[in-house]
Amino acid sequence: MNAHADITHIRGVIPAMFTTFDESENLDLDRAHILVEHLLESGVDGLYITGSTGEGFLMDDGERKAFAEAVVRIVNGRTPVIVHVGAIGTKRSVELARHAKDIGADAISSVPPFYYQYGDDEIYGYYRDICEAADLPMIIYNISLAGMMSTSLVQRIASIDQVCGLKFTGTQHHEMAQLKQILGPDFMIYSGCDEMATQGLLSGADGIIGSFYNLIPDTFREIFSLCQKGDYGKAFEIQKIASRFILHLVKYGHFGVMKQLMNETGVDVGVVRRPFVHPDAAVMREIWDFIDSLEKEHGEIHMDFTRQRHRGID
Ligand code: MN9
Repeated sequence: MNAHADITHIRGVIPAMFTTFDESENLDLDRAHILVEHLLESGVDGLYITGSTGEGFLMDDGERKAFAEAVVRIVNGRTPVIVHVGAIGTKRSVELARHAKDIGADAISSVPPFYYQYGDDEIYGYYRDICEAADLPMIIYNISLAGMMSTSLVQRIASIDQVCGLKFTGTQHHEMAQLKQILGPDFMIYSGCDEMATQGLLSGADGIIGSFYNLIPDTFREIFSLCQKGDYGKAFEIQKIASRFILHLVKYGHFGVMKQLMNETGVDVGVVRRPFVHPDAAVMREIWDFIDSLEKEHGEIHMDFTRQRHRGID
């Protein structure tokens, strides 16, 4: 590639999509179909698959490829699909990236190599090698679980032709704002902390990628559109309620809780893979009580799935 890759059309609300597993924890592509159609109907602006929320690190590479292939096929061009290809070492990531290219994914993304302590040259080399092997737009992914990359390292990696975006799951919003300023309007920044989506958008993010957009995409579509109009105050009013909900759920290991809530409100996404767990009945009762009290406090709250409940789906 001679010029920088361009993903300026990928913005908005992008679920870090769940991977769907059946009761025996095997990949379930029928359920993938259900979830993709549900999210597309909700009007999301793209899908980010096999990342942390997608339990990508709990899947083998064959499963990751099969899931990516299925999602790209089901989506069939209706929305951009970003495939997370991060793995513990370059060789595996390169193979996943080449596969993403072969199946027609719109972009790839990766956390930096993790577990071992790598130096900046090694992390830079990791991204360079993936980008050279698979000529697709690359969204690098800063998240403390994999070790935060410094802003100077992010800038250095951003000089690679294919690197044209950053998913930033951090709390240092001034860094997000600073990077946006330095890297320019065509370098896409996606805010990754759902409980601070509005703050991310206020700090210059072009989109939001996160796990809660599987469960409550409408809430965040509303937040995103208010931010687009510059109405950050109104957006933050909704964000505060959403954040109370999110912070309540994360106490219980949120992937299991979120999948359970979706299953209980009519979108059958199956189970989480162990060692993640599903909440037991007592925890779910407590969570539904919490949701009821939020609703009582706020009247019509912006929780899509409770609206489904009101429509009597459960
Ligand atoms: O970046 C997600 N992070 C992880 C994406 O999965 C570790 C977020 O969407 C969080 O799940 C969310 C709740 O803390 O912000």
